[in-house]
This record gives sequence, structure tokens and C-alpha cells, in this order.
Amino acid sequence: AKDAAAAYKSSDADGAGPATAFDNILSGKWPSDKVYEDDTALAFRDINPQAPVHVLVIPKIRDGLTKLSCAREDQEALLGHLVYVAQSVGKKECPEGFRLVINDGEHGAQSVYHLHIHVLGGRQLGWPPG
Ligand code: IU
Repeated sequence: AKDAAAAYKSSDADGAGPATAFDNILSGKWPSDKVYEDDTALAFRDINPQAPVHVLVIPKIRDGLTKLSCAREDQEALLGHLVYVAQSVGKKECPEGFRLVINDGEHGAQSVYHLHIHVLGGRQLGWPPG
């Protein structure tokens, strides 16, 4: 099992896009409020929460996943795992329901180019989103 530091090195070396703030979180350089971690995924609280519960689920190794639309077929299992982790966090922290969001690219209002799933909940959410 790779630890976060080893995963960070791989991420940094994958050559698929510049480093992001999440590399600093993965390496431990920046503190984060972790809620779940395993070999391939990390979940931590968003620094600028948009709801009482706002957690980000990210792959530890970016491997080209700067955004969802960069996904390759061989990453299907990883993507499924990230969604599984996200529902697990949502179910635990938001028993009355939650929302998963993946912002993709400019029109998707993506700001950090390391794939992440937002888990939002803890209040009544509105629809449609802005
Ligand atoms: P977006 O989907 O790329 O727009 O979301 C990026 C999120 O990352 C956003 O909600 C930020 O508040 C969050 N974030 C963070 O939690 N910690 C950081 O150091 C940085 C961004 I930079």
C-alpha cells in the first residue's frame, strides 16, 4: 500500500498537467481535515464550504485525471471507487440526502485541475444549480 507521500510523488511525476493545490494536500505540505483515506482515494473537507457538509473526494494519483472529461477507459474502476467513497461519506454525514458534483472545465466552473467529487449536504439544497 502506498502512503500519501508516495502517491504524491507518482502524481507529481505523471507529467499530466501542472501541480495543483491538491498535491500539497496529498503530500501533507498543507494541512487538511481528512474524513476518509485508502490506497487510492482521499476525502477531505473543502476549505470554502458551500453547505454544512462539503467534502472533496480525489484520486491520490492524478494520472491524467485533471478533469473528468480526461478519463480513460482503464480508469473506470477508479472512477467507480471514487463515487463509492463519495456516497459512503454522504450517507454517513448527510442521512437525509446529499449531492455529488463534478465541475468540468471552464463552463463547468472548475478551478482546481485534479479530478474531485464534491459531496454537499447537511441542508436542503436547491435545484437547478447556478
Ligand atoms: P472546483 O470544482 O474546481 O471549482 O472546486 C475546487 C474546490 O476546491 C473549491 O470548492 C475550493 O474551495 C476547494 N479548495 C480546497 O478545499 N482547498 C484548497 O486549498 C483549494 C481549493 I486552492
